[in-house]
Amino acid sequence: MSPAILLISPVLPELDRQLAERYTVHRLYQHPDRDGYLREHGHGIAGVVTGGALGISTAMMEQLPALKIVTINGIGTDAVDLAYARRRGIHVTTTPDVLTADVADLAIGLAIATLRGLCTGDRYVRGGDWGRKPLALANKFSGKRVGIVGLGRVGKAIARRAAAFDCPVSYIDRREHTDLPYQYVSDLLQLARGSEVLVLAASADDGKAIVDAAMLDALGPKGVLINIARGKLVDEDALVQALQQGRIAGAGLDVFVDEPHVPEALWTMENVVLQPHRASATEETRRDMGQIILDNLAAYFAGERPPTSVTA
Ligand code: 8YV
Repeated sequence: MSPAILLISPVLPELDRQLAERYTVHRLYQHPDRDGYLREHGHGIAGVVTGGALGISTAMMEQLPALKIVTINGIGTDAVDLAYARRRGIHVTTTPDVLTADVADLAIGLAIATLRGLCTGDRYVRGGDWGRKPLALANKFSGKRVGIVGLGRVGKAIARRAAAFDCPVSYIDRREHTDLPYQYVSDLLQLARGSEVLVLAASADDGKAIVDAAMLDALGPKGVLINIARGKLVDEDALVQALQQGRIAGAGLDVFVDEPHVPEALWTMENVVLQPHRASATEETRRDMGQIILDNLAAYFAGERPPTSVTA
């Protein structure tokens, strides 16, 4: 019998097909009574495929006594208890590198879309307002002071792109990168104060919101917040208030606290650009991410170390 794999959420048809060729695939999302399904099939499940934001709860891992590998279709590990996985000897794998460019592209795209009012302009044309109503001028992106929270692979790719737009780049990270031509700042508030565009590219592993009312006030009424990392890095109520009160200029958001729920107050704000957590959602990248999942599972079941395991 081929090893049993649990898909917590749907994957691309091509990946689903390839998984089904090699493994006995259980699609949990097709079963409304998840606990009942896991009581019946959980004991045999050796591998899990899940998304970055979704992860897998510790309670669910406890329902899977034979679990050996959790493959995350993404780079965020914040929705998996890694310490628990390590204790049980469960591999947790991610899909690094292949999504870096897409995520960085979307960060810059959101910054430009927000400052230049791309969605507003699009609505203006489609609504038949061109030639009938005035449209306010937008704001420039090139040359803006960009602050990046988290200078990992994605943060660095954003920095490179921002620099190509003549933006002076500052960052905060766990450490200073003396080999890079960007300004290191050791204090979050100071970074926000010095930035016109503040980009969140940090992991959310410790679950804390780092952008609160004080950070938003430090960013200030001409500042724009871009988040392509995790919604929980931001106090969403404080963000909505700051936008409503004009205490920051705008926001470009790909991620939210309680996806797919997006605070309704944001829906009508012209200075906000919203995306449905799509930073890595291109055909090319999702195909490459799928291949990494297949490679990790194949390695594990061949008795080798899964190449992108973060737990061993
Ligand atoms: C994915 C992500 O959209 O990399 C991550 O951590 O959140 C995204 O790339 C997500 O994992 C959905 O599968």
